[in-house]
Formats: sequence, structure tokens, C-alpha cells
Amino acid sequence: GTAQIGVTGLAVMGRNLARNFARNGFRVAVHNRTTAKTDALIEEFGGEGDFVAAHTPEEFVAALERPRRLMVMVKAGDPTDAVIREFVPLLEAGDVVIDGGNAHFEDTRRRERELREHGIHFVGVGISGGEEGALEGPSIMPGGSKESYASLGPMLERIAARAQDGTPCTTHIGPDGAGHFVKMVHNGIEYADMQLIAEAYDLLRSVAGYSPARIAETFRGWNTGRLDSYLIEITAEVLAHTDAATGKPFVDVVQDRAEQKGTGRWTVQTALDLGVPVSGIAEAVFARSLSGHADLREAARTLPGPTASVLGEAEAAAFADRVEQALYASKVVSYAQGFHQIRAGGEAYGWDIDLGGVASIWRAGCIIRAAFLDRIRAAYDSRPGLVSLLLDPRFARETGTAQDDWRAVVAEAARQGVPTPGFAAALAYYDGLRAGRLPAALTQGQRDFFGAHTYRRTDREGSFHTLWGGDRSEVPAG
Ligand code: NBP
Repeated sequence: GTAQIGVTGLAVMGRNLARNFARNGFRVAVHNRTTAKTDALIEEFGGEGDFVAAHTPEEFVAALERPRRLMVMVKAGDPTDAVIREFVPLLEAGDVVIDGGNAHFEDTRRRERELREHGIHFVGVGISGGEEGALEGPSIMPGGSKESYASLGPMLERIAARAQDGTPCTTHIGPDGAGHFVKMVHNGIEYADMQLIAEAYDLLRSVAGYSPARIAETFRGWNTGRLDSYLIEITAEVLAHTDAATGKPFVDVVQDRAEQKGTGRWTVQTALDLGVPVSGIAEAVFARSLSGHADLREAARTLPGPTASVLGEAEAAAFADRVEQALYASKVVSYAQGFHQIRAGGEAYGWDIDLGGVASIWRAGCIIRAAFLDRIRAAYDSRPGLVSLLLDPRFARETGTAQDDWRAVVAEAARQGVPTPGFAAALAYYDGLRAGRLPAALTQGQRDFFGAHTYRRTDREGSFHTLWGGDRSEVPAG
């Protein structure tokens, strides 16, 4: 065979990635279980590049140059395993199977182990940027062996998005499931970013009394500053949109029940297992869950709350500036939490992930792309051992400057009964990290009281237990 890469699974993502490879000069073999999709691709886009259509797995494998590079773009889960089972007998040692679907990183670890037994490289690749990114240049997060990256990396670098400085938005993240893990946390951060923006909108609407169109204008203003990002940009577009059927703001005719596909939930589940507090991401996932409980919300509408009082014009403008501060500071916290999770995952699974490199490849192509990521990259590049982004001097200065406004916004939201779980959780995390003493000492006392779980003292080495049911003297534990 002569095709440099093959793509099997030609729904929107696979088709667009295949076209992206072809547009970049690669000879691409294409295959889909339902052959009509393969023919449709050739008919519609065959002129864009050098495609080889394959109607059977055998034809597909035969079309590929050796060692083969075969990208699987089917529905994540069982279909991925089915496709792997189908192709493995047709492959040889040294071939590279790439899974570009949204796989759970534990599945990727298992598949990598299983294929390694056959001498086949399995590369789990996180791809962000949706349909358009797949075609125009996504952010690509490849895991797998170093050896497989040597063969695959240069091709991925060609089809990936490019940051403003020209750097391709892909890099070898680490072995086995590292790429899918980082993609998962990317999506968790995306949930948090979206939730924080939604809370800012809610406050500007309910407390400042702004219309959706005015909030769109406010966001456009923010988008020229430090919050400059794809998500703020599209939020302004959505808010400025008017529903054609009713003439109302689009946002007012959409049901307020947020859905989710599961990667945010995976991020939180994994964070719980790793013991990493990703409270901002968790609140974002829970906020979507809460919104979906329609019956519960309907029943609870009778619960008392404060009477909302909309601010006057001058106060509203000052309040909007404070919301920008709260949004920015909360965003820094979300990223600090997400990067903490990546570091912890890297340590737990032995991945040795370059955090600055992760920030670098999120600068373009993906949903959370933002000017902000350049600052995160710079923070890790200048201090690779940085334990939290919040401790980077620049972020520390900015959150410090923002804190008065951040606190005022969270307090005003509580006073007016506007739910801001993201802002509030971010602030609580910030204060939790800052605290000289946490009430965890009391928690330890409670645990020792009811379960003899023991505690450590501030003044002496060792573990101790107090005889709570007896004379309350202290004894060394163990
Ligand atoms: P889908 O997730 O809708 O999957 C459809 C494809 O899977 C079709 O090609 C279908 O073949 C194939 N397929 C299925 Br379903 N079961 C199969 C089986 N047992 N054997 C062989 N093929 C099978 O496609 P998509 O929306 O293009 O997404 C592809 C992957 O990319 C998914 O993992 C998804 O989670 C991920 N994704 C990522 C993003 C992103 O922004 N990064 C966006 C969207 C999707 P058929 O035509 O014969 O039914």
C-alpha cells in the first residue's frame, strides 16, 4: 500500500480529519462500516486531495504503507473495541493504531496493553475543536509510546491548529492513556469556563439589570482584555442572537436544562479517586445536573428567597467591572485545579507530563483556546516545578488585586439569591489554600472521638488517640 494514513469511521469527525490529512498533502485511505459513507466522501470531497477508498477492512489495510498508521474515528466505547478486534488480525508488529475518539483514559490504558502483546502501537489521541477543528486544525493530545510519536507526530503537527507564534497545537503528552486523560481534563475545564461565564451573565442580567444584547456588548468589551477567548466570543454571539419566530432574545426561548455527554463527569470522578479538589469543575457538572431536574425545580419554586433589587445605571456599570474581576479570578482557580489534576494523574500513572506543553497546545484549535493559555505556558516554562498556578507571581498578583471585587460579587449574589456555585467554590478554594489553620484539626478530633482514627500533633512527632470514653488522657497510637 501507499497511503500514509488510513481513517476508519467516516462520520463528521473522521470525514473531516481525513480531509484535513488530504488537504495537507497526505495520501489517505478511507473506510467506513457502511460503505455508502465512504463513497459519499469521495464523491463530495475526492477532489480535495489524494484519497484511496476502501470498502472492506482487508482492502483498507492493504492500502496502507508499512508500518501502517490506522486512525479509528468511531463512536467511543464498545464500537472502538469491535473495530480493534476486527483489524488486529490483519495488522503486523510495528503498525500503529490511533484512537481519536473520546475514549476514557482507562480504556485506552487497557487497549494499549492488549495491543502491545501483538507488537502493535496503540495511540490514544485526544482531539478537541469539534467538527470545524477536525477540518481546519484541532488541538491534538496524543498518548502512546515515544516510538509511535516519532512516526505519527510529524503528520499530526501538519494537521493541527497553530498558535499565534506558529507552534503546532500538538505534542507527545506521555505514554498509554496520557493523551485521553489530558483531553478529559480539558473538557472538565471547558465545563468550568462555561459555568463561570453563565454565572457572570446571570448576575449582569439579574443584578445589573442588563438585557442580553447589552451583556453581549459587555462580553465583547471583556474579549478585548485578559478574558480574550473563544468561549467569551461565542457567548456574545449567542446573547446577541434574536429568535426569528418570536423576536425575543434567543437565550429566552431555549429551555434552561443543560445536557452533558460525560467527559466533565469523568474528570470529577477521576479527581475524586486521585484526591484532587477540582471543586470548580465539580460545581459546573452539578449545575448542569441541577438544571436538568425539572420536576424538582418546579416543586421548589415556592421556597422563599430575597426580593431581587436591580441596581441603578451608575452602580450597574461598577458592578459589571467587579463581575469581570470575579470571573477572571475564578477562571484562574479552575485552571489551577485542572492543572493540579493533570500533575496528580501524571504522578499516579507515571506519565511525566510537561504542563507548559499542555497549555501551549490548548492555545488554538480547541474550545478553551484563549490568550490566557499563553500566560499559563509562560508560568510553567519559567517555573517547571510550580505547585499551583495560583502561586505564579503574575497570577498571584492578579487574583490578589481581584479579591475585593470577587468577594463583593459572591456576597452580592448570596444577598440577592442568585446562584453562583462556580464563583463561590473558586473563592472558597482560594481561601482554603491561603488559610494558616483549617478546621480540619477539628475534623480530626471528631474522627478520633467516634472512630479512634487518631491524629497528629502540631508539637510532637507520632500519632495519638485520646481516650474520649475514659479519662480523656492521650495515648500514643498503634
Ligand atoms: P459517532 O460517534 O457518531 O460514530 C459514528 C461512527 O462510528 C460511524 O462511522 C459508524 O459507522 C461507526 N461505528 C459505530 Br456507531 N459502531 C461501529 C462498529 N461496531 N463497527 C464499526 N464502526 C462503527 O461519530 P463522530 O461524531 O464523528 O465522532 C467520532 C469520535 O470522535 C467519537 O468517539 C466522538 O466521541 C469523538 N468526537 C469528538 C468531538 C470533538 O470535538 N473532539 C466531537 C464529536 C465527536 P456506520 O456509519 O457504519 O454506522
